[in-house]
Amino acid sequence: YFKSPPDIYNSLPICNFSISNNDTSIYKVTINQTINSYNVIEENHGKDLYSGGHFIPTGCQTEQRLALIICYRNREQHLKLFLANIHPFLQKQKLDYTIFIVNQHGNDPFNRAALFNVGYIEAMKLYSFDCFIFHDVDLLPEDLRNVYKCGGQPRHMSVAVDKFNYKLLYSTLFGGVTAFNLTDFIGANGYPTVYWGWGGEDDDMYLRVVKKLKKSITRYPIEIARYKMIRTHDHTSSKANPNRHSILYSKYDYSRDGINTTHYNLHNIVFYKLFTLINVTLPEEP
Ligand code: BGN
Repeated sequence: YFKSPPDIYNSLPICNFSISNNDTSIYKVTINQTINSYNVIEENHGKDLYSGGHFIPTGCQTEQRLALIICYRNREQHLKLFLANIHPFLQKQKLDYTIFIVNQHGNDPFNRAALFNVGYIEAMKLYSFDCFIFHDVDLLPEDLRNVYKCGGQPRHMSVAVDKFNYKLLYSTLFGGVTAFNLTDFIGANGYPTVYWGWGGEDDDMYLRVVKKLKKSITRYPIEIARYKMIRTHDHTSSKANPNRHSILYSKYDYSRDGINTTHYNLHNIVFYKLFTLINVTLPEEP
């Protein structure tokens, strides 16, 4: 579906992002505002986008095609702030990227991890993505050196979050923002689908990387991987999942739950200027 780069593309130099000596790498995020319409964001940051929130840098060729996958339900102000900040950030990094918002309908508890799998599956039907970044809607990167690319190991991106005083809560934390290349994501059988409500699904993903994929995670330095969490514009947060400990420690077989068991009722896919919206209902919580 998504527009391919022009024919002359292969003769162009590889896109190379770097900060010159005189420039700061600090990326100022704007969160203390209310954005009324998407049009304002489109006017400011959408002019170089292709339909569906897709961007291809001009004058150079990219090494990766990034699908940025955001799990979502009923947090419109957060989404607007996210878009207004993330589009210019990724464009400065000269990435071929597409933004997917996976929107959970229905009244079941939120299932963050299953939504990520849905985003991955639907994205792969549209373009040959080879890098996947799974992202909470309320986290905004604050340093341009935090490059949204995939490497040879899964990467935990949101190392230092302002809400936690820019400290890593625990060494195996794998929540917030993560990056996987295509083979690693498939090798882990994606995210789990059995976590309904808040908590544990990210720890499960960490275990998948270590036990199933047999790799370790990597992180950018803590002074680079900095994020602000949007805490304005109240939202109803997900209730903690009372079963999260028992699932996590049950040592179930990761081959029996994940990408291969992600079932969903796809309502539609809408290609907006700023993002591709994937509307789904997940099967009921058992
Ligand atoms: C942890 C949660 C994570 C969450 C982090 C940060 C659990 C599982 C307990 C067995 N893990 O405690 O899901 O991302 O806090 O808030 O609850």
